[in-house]
Amino acid sequence: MSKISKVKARQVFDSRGNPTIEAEVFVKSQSATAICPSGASTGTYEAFEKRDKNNKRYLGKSVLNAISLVNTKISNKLKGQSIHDQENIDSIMINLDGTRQKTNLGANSILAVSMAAKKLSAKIKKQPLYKTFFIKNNFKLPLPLMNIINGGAHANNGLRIQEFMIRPDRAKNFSDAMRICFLVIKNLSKIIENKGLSTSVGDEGGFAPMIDNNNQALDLIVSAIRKSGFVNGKDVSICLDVAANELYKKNKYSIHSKNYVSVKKSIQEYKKIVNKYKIKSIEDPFAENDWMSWSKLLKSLQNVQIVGDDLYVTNLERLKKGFLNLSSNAILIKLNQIGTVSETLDVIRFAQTIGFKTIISHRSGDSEDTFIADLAVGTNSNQIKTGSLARSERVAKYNQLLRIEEELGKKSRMNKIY
Ligand code: 2PG
Ligand code: MG
Repeated sequence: MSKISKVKARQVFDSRGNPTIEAEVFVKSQSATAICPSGASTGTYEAFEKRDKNNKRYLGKSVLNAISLVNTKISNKLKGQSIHDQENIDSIMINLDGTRQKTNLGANSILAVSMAAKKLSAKIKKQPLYKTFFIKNNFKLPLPLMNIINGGAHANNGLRIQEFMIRPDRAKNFSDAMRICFLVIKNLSKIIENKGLSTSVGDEGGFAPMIDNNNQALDLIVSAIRKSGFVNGKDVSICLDVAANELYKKNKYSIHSKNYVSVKKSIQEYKKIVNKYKIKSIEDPFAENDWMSWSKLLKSLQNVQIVGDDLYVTNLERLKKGFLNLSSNAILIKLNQIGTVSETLDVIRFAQTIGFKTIISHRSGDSEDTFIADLAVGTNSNQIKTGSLARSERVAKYNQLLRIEEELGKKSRMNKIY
């Protein structure tokens, strides 16, 4: 029997330079580590991220209290438990915490331990991580949603929409998907430079030129797709994350310009850009409690993927509500929104049962940890969103998917969007 002998945590730093938790789970002399990511545009209903608000030495951002909870309470409870029973490990931590949003222990403490345990179980079984989720054969690689222009809370350029992404819809395999994105990004870089704008990048590796008009950003991307020899809306599709929570005030939205307008007007504007730029996916088009506006949009846009991120926060109850309200047809999956691997898997399974596309996602504050790449393959998730081809914490996930594809060899398949 492989029983947990110890759990240990340490403070490390994420891609924004903020403190975060790395947990290490031990079975005798073997161990595995995992690092918890952190968001900037977070949903109200996300699980709680525990930080030392009063510790001035780290400007209130350290996670030292959460770490000591892992080293004492969590470690004591998990000692002696089987490393291969993930549901048991996770439910012990959920019960130990005892709150809805994991406010006692912090979802950051719990998740780091949960992921490290999952990795150690795979290591002890001598199996690659992606083979230890619920898909056991016929593995498929996800389509990358590459964020190539950053705005909103992830850049300081004044762009209303947070993420402008491309998806290589006709990629033959994952390496081909990477090549297509590579070409579009390199051409985009040249186009931005020729306009005398900066090619510096935002938190998720996408360019963050000083433009403040959505259509201007979309025009740049369309030119880059064309210059690369691809057809927009066929070979490569434009996808957006509006992160509309940040653009909402008193039932009005400032999505398409700085002015706040009605939902009706916002939907008309969405229709215009969807037609003009052949946009295929829109994440968080409206705010997290505005269920009815979501279903109005879903009804009025045909063949567009509508993705709930802050709306669902990887929470089964909220996903069920969205399903009943006809709010969206896809869900973004972020482990730290809910706080354990088991709960994340429950949400993915349910979403797939009701026919929703599942998109595994990074956070804007991320790390070298590549857990989500394996999770995407091991759950047959249709897409993965993990930033641009820049910044190693983003590229690390894509590189891991390339390794998985190589290992699967001839057996490897690519997810299709249609
Ligand atoms: C999002 C994410 C990831 P954050 O809104 O989808 O791109 O951003 O981690 O800041 O919530
Ligand atoms: Mg989002």
